[in-house]
Amino acid sequence: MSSKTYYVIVVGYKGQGKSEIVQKLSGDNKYKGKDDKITSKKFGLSGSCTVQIVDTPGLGSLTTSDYQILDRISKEARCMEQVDAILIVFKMGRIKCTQMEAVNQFRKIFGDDFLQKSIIVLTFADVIKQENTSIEKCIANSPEPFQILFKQCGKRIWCVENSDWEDREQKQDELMELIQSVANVHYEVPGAERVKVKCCRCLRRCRMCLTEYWCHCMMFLFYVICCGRKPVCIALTALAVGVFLIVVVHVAFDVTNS
Ligand SMILES: Nc1nc2c(ncn2[C@@H]2O[C@H](COP(=O)(O)OP(=O)(O)OP(=O)(O)O)[C@@H](O)[C@H]2O)c(=O)[nH]1
Ligand SMILES: [Mg+2]
Repeated sequence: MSSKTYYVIVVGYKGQGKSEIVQKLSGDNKYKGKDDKITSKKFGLSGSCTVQIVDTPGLGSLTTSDYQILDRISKEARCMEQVDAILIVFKMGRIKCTQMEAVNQFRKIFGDDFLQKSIIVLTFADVIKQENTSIEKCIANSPEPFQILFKQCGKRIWCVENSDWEDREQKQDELMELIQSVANVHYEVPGAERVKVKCCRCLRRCRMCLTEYWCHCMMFLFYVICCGRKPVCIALTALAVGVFLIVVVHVAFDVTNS
């Protein structure tokens, strides 16, 4: 089996079980998603495969607007190494038409072709047992827009009961199979190329001639800023601004003295 790392992003409405999925899959029962913040976790999944999962805050938050949340997700997605799969999470039996609106919002971030990379995840799967029903019946009873989405996602669906850890390995295998089925589909997050090219170019040039070409430092600075509001980005931005100001003052001092 390959030792490839798969990059996965989890999106959906608030309280649908996105963070619990990461907790169950990783086996880290201390893992908790952060309110309205993006978190990321890397762990082995199914054999020798590794998964880097980006857990995003849900839409419909009372404290942060959907606009801000979508902006954060967009920045994070553009800075990701690559996106192998997108998990769109819904609570089983609680799918509403308003949630389909979220899919349209995600389309704006991930582009028109993002559903070919997407896997629908239904959490709270114990409902099936409790109501003595089946996944097929659940889908058939769901709103029509969801049924259309299901087809547009190539009928890729993963049902999980996050509170039950006994089937963890089986669920890991099931998800890995679905991720691998979309991993090779050609896809690029809109705007990602621009960010990556900028990053590679400026990192390469910064390494070669950091002191000689200030403009390249500025490119690096822009990359750091556009990467998001992670503490590491803020620290690097502050450092870059500090270095830049010191150099400017130094040069200005030299010029005045000469
Ligand atoms: N019984 C059951 N509870 C679940 C399941 N998934 C999540 N929960 C519970 O639902 C609540 C919300 O789960 P989270 O994983 O925090 O939801 P989220 O989608 O990450 O929410 P935000 O981060 O706020 O967007 C928690 O109390 C979980 O314990 C599930 O499959 N079954
Ligand atoms: Mg969460």
